[in-house]
Amino acid sequence: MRGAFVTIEGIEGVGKTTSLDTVRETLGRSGIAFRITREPGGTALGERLRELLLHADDGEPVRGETEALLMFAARAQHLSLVIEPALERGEWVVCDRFTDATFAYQGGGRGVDTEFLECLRDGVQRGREPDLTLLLDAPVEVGWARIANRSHDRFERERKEFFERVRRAYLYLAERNPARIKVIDATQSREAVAREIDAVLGRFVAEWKAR
Ligand code: Z5A
Repeated sequence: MRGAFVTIEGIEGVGKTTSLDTVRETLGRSGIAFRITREPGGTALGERLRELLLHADDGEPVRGETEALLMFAARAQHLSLVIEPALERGEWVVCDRFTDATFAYQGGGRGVDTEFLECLRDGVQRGREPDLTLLLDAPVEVGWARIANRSHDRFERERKEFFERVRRAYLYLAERNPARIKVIDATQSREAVAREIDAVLGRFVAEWKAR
């Protein structure tokens, strides 16, 4: 039986990386073989593209379409070298961000045309979609406050309105895909968020095993 593909999404600082500890515990307790990966990144070339995307600082404006193409270039590599082979072997794949991030950041945030993004998605993913997406949601100020003391990458230096648009785009995606995207209230304490993720993921594991 092929493994399940789980993604974690949300604006900066909402706790995606923190929530990976809960995901590890829940899947480990269920005896599931899994690997954790991230986007952009996850392969040698993908990590080099990530470096460019997050830290390119030549003073040259970067078009939203350029960002989208680089995200999908990294994704094509990631899908064929890491994600698809692991799923085929029956492992679960947990990915810190995936294509919903492109629709939210490049689509919602930068205003890149949705049809252009759909065309890239269809060509690169060939029907592969996450089976479950955990969307950690909190107002922009909450995420910002949590990462205030960190040095900021190219995205994190954007203005508040940009992240408001990204958040709205994520919530729109959740509204359109209620069976796949589960919204987690990330304003709660770390412990409460962990409990909610454990409950949602636990239910999903039970359903997946019963299929
Ligand atoms: N990007 C894109 O534009 N298009 C795409 O298609 C893709 C990505 C795939 C890199 O992402 C960038 O790539 C990203 C979008 C773009 N833009 N940015 N910036 P990333 O995932 O590597 O980077 P990130 O979103 O900036 O991650 P982050 O800042 O590390 O946020 P996080 O992982 O959600 O948060 P965290 O590290 O788990 O937690 C932040 C702090 O809050 C930390 O001190 C925690 O201890 C604390 N925390 C966590 N949860 C709580 C709760 N519940 N209460 C209190 N404090 C908490």
